[in-house]
Amino acid sequence: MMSKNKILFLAANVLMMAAFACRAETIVVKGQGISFAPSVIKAQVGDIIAFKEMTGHFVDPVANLWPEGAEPMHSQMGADYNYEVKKEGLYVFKCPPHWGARMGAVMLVGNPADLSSTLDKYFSIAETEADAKPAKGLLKKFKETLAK
Ligand SMILES: [Cu+2]
Repeated sequence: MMSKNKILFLAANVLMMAAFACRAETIVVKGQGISFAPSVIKAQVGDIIAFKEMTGHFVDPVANLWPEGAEPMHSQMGADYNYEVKKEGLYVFKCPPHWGARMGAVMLVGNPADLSSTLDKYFSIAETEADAKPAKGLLKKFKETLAK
């Protein structure tokens, strides 16, 4: 029979492994010229998106290209910013002063079951809504990345 200490030791190991598996990652996104690098992001719930080198830039969600009920991201001009991801889904964010030049990014969080219909919906919004228009190229790039 196993000793009580051995059982406690094993239990502690299992807990540690579980904590490691759930550990959130920090994903760094940098302002580079008038783009975000990377501009296609894959994240999991609990991850932190850390914006750095943001001189001349800030972030905002693109209206209607954001999961329902997900907290909006918003940073101050030029400042580093951390956004904690709390919800699965497909996110598109922009740098408002450079959105005309398509400074934005597409972020997939988790593995949403409705990804393909969401992507179709976002493409049609990018066709019809003026503020979403610059997202078209980013969504195309995202779709190509998925296919790989
Ligand atoms: Cu910018």
